Amino acid sequence: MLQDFERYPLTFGPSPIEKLPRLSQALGGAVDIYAKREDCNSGLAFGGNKIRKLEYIVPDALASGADTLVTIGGVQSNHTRQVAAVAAKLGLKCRLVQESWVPFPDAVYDRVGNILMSRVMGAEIELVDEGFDIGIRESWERALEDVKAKGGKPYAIPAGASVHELGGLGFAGFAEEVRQQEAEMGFVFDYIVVCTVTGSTHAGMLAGFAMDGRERRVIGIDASGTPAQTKAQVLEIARRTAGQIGLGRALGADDVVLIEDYAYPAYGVPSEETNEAIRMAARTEGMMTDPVYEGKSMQGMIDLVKKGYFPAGSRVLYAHLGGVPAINGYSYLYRNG
Ligand code: 5PA
Repeated sequence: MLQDFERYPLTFGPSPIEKLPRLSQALGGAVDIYAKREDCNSGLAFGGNKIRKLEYIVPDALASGADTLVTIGGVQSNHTRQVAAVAAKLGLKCRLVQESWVPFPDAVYDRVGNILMSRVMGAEIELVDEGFDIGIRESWERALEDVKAKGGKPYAIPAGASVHELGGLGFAGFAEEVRQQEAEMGFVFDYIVVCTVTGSTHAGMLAGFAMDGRERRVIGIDASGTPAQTKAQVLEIARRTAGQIGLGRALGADDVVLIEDYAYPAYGVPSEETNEAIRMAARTEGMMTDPVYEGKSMQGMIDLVKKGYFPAGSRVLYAHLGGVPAINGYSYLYRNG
């Protein structure tokens, strides 16, 4: 049971669900689109999906007696920024490994947005010249060893907090929270759209929504560009999380719905269609999304609505997972909007 796991509150409480009528209308009006605003779930350095995951990881970190949180991501990682914020809030040190996951052309890419905030929050940052990979990285293992060698006590948080033993619980909780909000609103969502990369957001939702038989209604939009690895990681985490929350039945590969069509041209690089989707959400609803993650899931959702993937009358919940600070690293691309 999820209730058996300790949770350290870092969010404001349940994140709001907002109706997006102008976006729904712009797409023909046959489908009602809503957003669950994980992008404004916390006051910790703009919040986002990692804050919800970290609520279940922090009790273990504190119990371990660690003095330094150690994690990894790309240069404009949202995850590392959120870990830096949580470390500051808890009075811990933070060590971040930031790899060159995105071939970035913008002159200010490594100075603005997420990495700027992590620096201001006091994290020790090491830039490493390695490409994108959601797996366990040598650079991160070396950082853990280095903290120890200098007399510190590290606490290891893998990329996106995903393959951490407790990494799926936060988004199993998201499903619980949606069920309570559905009861208050008097209807249930037919589909939940989520951006998927390191996998524990999608996986936690899968396990959580499987509790009322909706696992295949969670539509993952791949933004990794390495969908086979991402899909395998989602399944592994979903199975572990399902066991932890007492689902009582096995999840299979067919339960992981991961649409691979929108990650092009590469992780962290938006296509023209991604940019159009970002502009559409911004211009119809004033809702900002980013070129790495949410812009791609927005693009996917828009395209699926246009293609008639969701039957008329469906209520679709777009999980807005945060990530907007990274858009500052793409200043040239959006110089004209
Ligand atoms: C991220 C991840 P998962 O990694 O849990 O699949 O979540 C994907 C995702 N949306 C979706 C936003 C805004 C995200 O930041 N970000 C990572 C990061 O380093 O920031 C883990 C990759």
